[in-house]
Amino acid sequence: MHNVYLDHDGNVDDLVSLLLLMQVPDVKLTGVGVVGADSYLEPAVSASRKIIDLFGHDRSLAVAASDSRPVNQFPKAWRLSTFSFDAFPILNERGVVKTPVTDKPAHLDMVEKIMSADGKTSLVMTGPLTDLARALKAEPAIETKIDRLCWMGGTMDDRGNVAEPEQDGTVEWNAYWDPEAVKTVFATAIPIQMVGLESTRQIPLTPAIRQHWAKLRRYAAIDLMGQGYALVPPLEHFETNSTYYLWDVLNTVASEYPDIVSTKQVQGDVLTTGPGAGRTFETATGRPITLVTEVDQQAFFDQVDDLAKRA
Ligand code: AGV
Ligand code: CA
Repeated sequence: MHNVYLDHDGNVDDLVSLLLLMQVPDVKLTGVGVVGADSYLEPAVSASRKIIDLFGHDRSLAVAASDSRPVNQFPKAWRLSTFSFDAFPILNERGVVKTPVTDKPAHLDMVEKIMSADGKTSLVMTGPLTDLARALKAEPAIETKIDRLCWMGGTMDDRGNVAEPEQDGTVEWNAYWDPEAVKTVFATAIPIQMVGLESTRQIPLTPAIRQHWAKLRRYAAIDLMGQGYALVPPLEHFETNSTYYLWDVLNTVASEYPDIVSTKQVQGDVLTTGPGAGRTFETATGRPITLVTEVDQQAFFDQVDDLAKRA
């Protein structure tokens, strides 16, 4: 068993990440922080608590709400899906929510859970790095107690997914939401594995994978995944700004099952100002990063099925 702390930002693949991470036999999930970045905070916290109630195995798990604020806010149209997710009947059949909310904001909960853990903690982050950057400022001693950070964010190929004014197209959204936070985290010695857009582009949501999940909806967790991914558009004719990929799920599954991906060692940095603010890039003077480059698609989707069937 090893300690894992998840910090997510409430979109569909974030919530699916939580669902799946709890099914990994080797993982002791010590905490869950939720930031209302690519979501709204209330339904994101609420949906997380209900998913833990239904599919969690550890009665002591609590959810921490983040009070982190954006530098660049996510589009409202994307953030709204969390309200629908939280309202799914499958999550509300019981009518009561048991998993508690911590009294501390997420970054301080992160500090507490890391400092009080037996041994080191692995961090899995599927949204902006703000909570970690703030946690490091509140308690620098967490740095040496973090085993490594697996982050979905950034890209090293200059093909971003932020299409906004005053922005140059090279930037990924989680990095764009708070570029300074990326800078702060990159300045530490914490080992980082990064799932950026170069790898997630290999695993779009497709009508075929939806159909696959539809056939398996007798498994409650696969039914919930299918419902979740029904809220967002698949790759049908060509890629648009709204096309959905399994970004965070890849990050989460790859953090525990390294065989499904290939990686390479790079050195990276991030821009914090100008039209490329949030751009992650390779440079000889950058910090070491284990960059995920390739996904074994079959192995990945099989692993997702396996975990969901275990729920
Ligand atoms: O940039 C990917 C990140 C992931 O953490 N998020 C979605 C994932 O949770 C932002 C995002 C980019 N494009 C999106 C996003 C879209 N079309 N819909 C919702 N969120
Ligand atoms: Ca996310």
